[in-house]
Amino acid sequence: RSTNRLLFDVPKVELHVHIEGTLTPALRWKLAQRHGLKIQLGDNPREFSSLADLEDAHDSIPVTFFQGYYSGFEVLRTREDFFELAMSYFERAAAMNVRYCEPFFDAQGHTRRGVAWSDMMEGFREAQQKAARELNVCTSWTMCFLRDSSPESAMEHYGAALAYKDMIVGFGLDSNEYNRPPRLFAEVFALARKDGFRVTAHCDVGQRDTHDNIRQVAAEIGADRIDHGLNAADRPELVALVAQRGLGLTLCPWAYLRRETFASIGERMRALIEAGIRVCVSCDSPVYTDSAWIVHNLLLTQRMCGFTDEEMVGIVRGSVGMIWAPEEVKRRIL
Ligand code: ES4
Ligand code: ZN
Repeated sequence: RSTNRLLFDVPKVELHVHIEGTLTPALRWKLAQRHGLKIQLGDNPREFSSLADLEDAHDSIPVTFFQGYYSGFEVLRTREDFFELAMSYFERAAAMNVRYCEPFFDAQGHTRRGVAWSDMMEGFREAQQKAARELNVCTSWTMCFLRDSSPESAMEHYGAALAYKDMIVGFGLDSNEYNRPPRLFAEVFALARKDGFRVTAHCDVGQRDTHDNIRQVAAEIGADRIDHGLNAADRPELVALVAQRGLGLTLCPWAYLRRETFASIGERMRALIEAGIRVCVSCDSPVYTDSAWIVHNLLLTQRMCGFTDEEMVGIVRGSVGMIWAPEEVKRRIL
């Protein structure tokens, strides 16, 4: 049995996937047609004559990561759109033997365009229920606050999200990290923790302040996990802090190839895992990272770190210990 098959077949959990980052050009095309919208990939909206035309442009027009990622939001308008977005990810997840996931969604990126909370959340809920029933893929949602928006906006959105608290297991922090330390959001995270939610935050690779951000997330915010956090491996005191607090890291190595070398990613992943830190290898925003989904990221991890098949299965099973679902869900997964 080839390794490819093994990592495909092993039951998996995926804890770092932005649902908006799974919007394929094909679905984007379909939703744009549905609403009579032009598609904007680069600086200007443009007519595309066909899906093939859009797919060519998607792969060739140079845009920054966030420009690409947020430009896709425009076609997401109705309950049906949010349902189809989530459902297409769940179908792909099922095909890759992902049994449980905690997808991120960026509520602020939708409400600021005038989308109603109920359309977004009821679309997600319908997909969540159908995936559990028909695909054996269980889900708990994680709502991310946009760190390049204000703490006041985060607090308002936290309040509104409580109407859907049965669907939401935790809160995260994403978007552009530049000059936006996690402690700006300490108040909303403290409230979320007091209300019984789990907490995580992005500390992306190669950011200017990433080491201090990792320290803040672990020691000040009191998070349960860190998203990325690969740069903890650069500092013994951060490795010790993350290990001692029992924080798992969600790692998406394909995305790091934008900024880091193959060798430096592999060495750091290996160092963290060998220090006893749990990791969950995930895909982040696969449509904007060369269409690398979870299996691609696992294969890359094995190649970068030189892990055996048994070691890879151990890592995948270890990531089940990082999930935020109740014990009975955990037992059902593997
Ligand atoms: C993201 Cl990789 C990454 N970092 C921060 N925010 C994001 N939103 C979607 N993907
Ligand atoms: Zn992310």
